[in-house]
Amino acid sequence: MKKAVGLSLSAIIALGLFAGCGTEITESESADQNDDQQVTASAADGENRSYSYDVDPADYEPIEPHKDLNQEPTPVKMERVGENEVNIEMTAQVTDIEIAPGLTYNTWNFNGEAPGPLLVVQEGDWINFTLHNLDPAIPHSMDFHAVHTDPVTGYADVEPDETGTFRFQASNPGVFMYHCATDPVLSHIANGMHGTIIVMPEDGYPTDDEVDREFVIVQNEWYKYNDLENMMNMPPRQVVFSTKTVDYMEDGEVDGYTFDGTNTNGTVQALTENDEETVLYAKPGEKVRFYINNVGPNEVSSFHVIGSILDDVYIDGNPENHMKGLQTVGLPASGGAVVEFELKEEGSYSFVTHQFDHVSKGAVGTIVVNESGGPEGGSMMSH
Ligand SMILES: [Cu+2]
Repeated sequence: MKKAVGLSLSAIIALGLFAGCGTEITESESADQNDDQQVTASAADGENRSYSYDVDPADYEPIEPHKDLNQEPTPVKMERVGENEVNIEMTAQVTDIEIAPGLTYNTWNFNGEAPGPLLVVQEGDWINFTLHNLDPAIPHSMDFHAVHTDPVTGYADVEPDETGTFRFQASNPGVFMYHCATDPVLSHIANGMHGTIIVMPEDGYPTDDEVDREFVIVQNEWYKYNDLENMMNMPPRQVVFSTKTVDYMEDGEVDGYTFDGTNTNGTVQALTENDEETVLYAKPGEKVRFYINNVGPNEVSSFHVIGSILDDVYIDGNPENHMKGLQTVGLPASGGAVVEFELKEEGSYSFVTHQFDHVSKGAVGTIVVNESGGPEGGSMMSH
């Protein structure tokens, strides 16, 4: 179901979620006027659901000034320079990222990751922020949802090959989105310029002592490359989860904060049992905390853990917004939360957005719960 001209690239995506689906499903993005936007999805026999996506490589051809541009990831620089003051240095850049098996996207991004690197500061910190725009062609900027500032000056464009400096205070605790705010914002976010900043509450969360493992999970969407029409009018082609850590820092931590899990991009399948390096692990009976953030750009997330209940939830990650016993937590576009849940028995627990069309497009990850709490536990699927 692809354009007659041009080769098709088929990304076969096995989602270890559904059992016994034996029917062939054909989806068509019927709202679209162009015949090059059709998708074929097929559900395979057996344990795994397979999702195949035919795309035209021409859909992912970089714009002229970015042709042959694939900038290496650049480590974030972050330094505490005072009790309530940190320096953060980031880059806006252009980097190839595999967003689904076999499908490479020439992303606009922060520091070579999409979603961008996890930032962690403390409630009340002043942030001295520097943005180096390594993109030779397009201005970029940074909009932190974690601060109060005049957006015209605080989130101002940084021109190609230039550097901007900004200063603001992270006065509220929580899990916040950051993104490029350069016009057209939708293109900049959808091309990969988004990420998460956690502002750790000064007095912690009331349930801190109960938590055994902590992960950071980010949800984002992908559309046709740099196509504003597609981003505005079409459903996403992929909806994905990534997990983020601070392991890009040399000492592996910022202010003593560490997280479990690895550091991935927003790639279909990245957090499933198909990859035992990046799938999540826990032990039976452990309480797991997720810092979750839906960086969009367009869709709501209905975050849910299959086989568990979100025992404690802090909406937007603020300890004041404590809720109990939610089956699903709604994250508006940009919204965040801290969610905590117990995994009582061994098994494979998938987490999803309960909008299942998005699950079929990649929005699923797995926590493998076994006695070892790691990849040697023996409950991995053979792969
Ligand atoms: Cu930008």
